[in-house]
Amino acid sequence: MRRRALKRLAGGLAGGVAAAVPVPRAWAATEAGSGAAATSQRPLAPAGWTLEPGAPLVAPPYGQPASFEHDVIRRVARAPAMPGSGSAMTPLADLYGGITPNGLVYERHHAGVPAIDPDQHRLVVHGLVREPRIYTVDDVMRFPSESHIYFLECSGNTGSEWKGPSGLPVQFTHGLLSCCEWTGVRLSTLLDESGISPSAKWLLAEGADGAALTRSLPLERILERALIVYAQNGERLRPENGYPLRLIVPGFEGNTNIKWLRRLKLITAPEMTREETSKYTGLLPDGLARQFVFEMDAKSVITRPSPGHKLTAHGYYAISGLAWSGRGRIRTVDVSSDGGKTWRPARLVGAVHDRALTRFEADWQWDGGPAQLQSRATDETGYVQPTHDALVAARGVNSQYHYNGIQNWRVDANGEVRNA
Ligand SMILES: Nc1nc2c(c(=O)[nH]1)N[C@H]1C(S)=C(S)[C@@H](COP(=O)(O)O)O[C@H]1N2
Ligand SMILES: [Mo]
Repeated sequence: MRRRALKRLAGGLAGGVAAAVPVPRAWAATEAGSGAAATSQRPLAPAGWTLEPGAPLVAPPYGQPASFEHDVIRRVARAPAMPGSGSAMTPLADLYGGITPNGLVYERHHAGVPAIDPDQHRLVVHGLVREPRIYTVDDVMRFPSESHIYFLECSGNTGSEWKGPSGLPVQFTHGLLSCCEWTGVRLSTLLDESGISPSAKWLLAEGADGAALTRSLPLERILERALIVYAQNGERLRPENGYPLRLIVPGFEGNTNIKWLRRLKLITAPEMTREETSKYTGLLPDGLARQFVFEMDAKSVITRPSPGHKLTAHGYYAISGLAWSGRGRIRTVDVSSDGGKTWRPARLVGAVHDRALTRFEADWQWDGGPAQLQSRATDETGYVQPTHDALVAARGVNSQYHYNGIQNWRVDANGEVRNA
């Protein structure tokens, strides 16, 4: 796809020299020049690192990113109100494809990260079951496993934009969002072992952290999809993401994906825990609250270019971003460079998975004038991501949760990109 765009550009240049096409490799503000330089037919002179042996094996034994990538880190937007509570956000502008590397998966803790010894950890299944059971982590790992790619998004993600553009970069507006390949046991497989009573309609899930975070979930809607996971992206869960066991409820708000999972209780009706009454409900303009809003609505955001980037040359750019829906696959993504007046379809890059981050790309010629870049996702149910104004008209601005409005990035004539 990219090559086609290059060819189209190259064709318009004198001599058609592809190497001279100004396609910026990086969007960093520090980048100078407009792209690849012209060259003769001579091979490159060897650099210093070509003339001597490199670093030895296993230095370090657990691999790390290149030292030049030291800025690609999780960041904390606000000082936590209480020790251990808070969130660290994924650097979306510096990621590629759809999978979030384990060291950059966002973190949201209500009472810090417990240091759980997996040999001492237990998971109890009880309540409306034929036979209550207690599992060790090894017991859980003996069941047949499944691996699925799912996004995880905090329902507080992008809450900064309810009252209009916050000025923040994408890491802080959308960075409570990650996507992993999760490996574990299907919820129905584990519950079948205990035998579900016909009167069981809800599932209470509880964490082993200091917050003992507890949520009620509608059993029928999650039974065949939810996973009790012990691994992410090919290795055991990271401590901050729920080691040694965690509940993954695909497409549901992040809060219901209970980390450090230690209890599953089958019940007839929701328990009305703190996290589903005073928190994680949305106050509407008429004073009513939306409760048990589980699925994350379809949403998208452009990650490159995004605030903090500076466009250094006029001409071709591949706009890149992410789209996702808690209700299934992404069907289409449209992009606009004129603030939503006109739209054109983006390409979906790579495999489009159910309830997973989906990378999109769109060709854009920057003419050097001011522009407003936007993306709009449509999922397989036909749901279309709303504008900020439509969302506010429907929900008001009292709710902290489930903001999924179309995001606008302004490009100034000097190439600066801003959330304004
Ligand atoms: N036990 C427990 N589970 C938890 C939390 C927590 O604080 N304790 N935070 C919840 C919230 S609000 C979110 S958004 C996700 C964050 O998961 P992550 O830190 O792996 O990204 O976990 C959820 N599960
Ligand atoms: Mo969250």
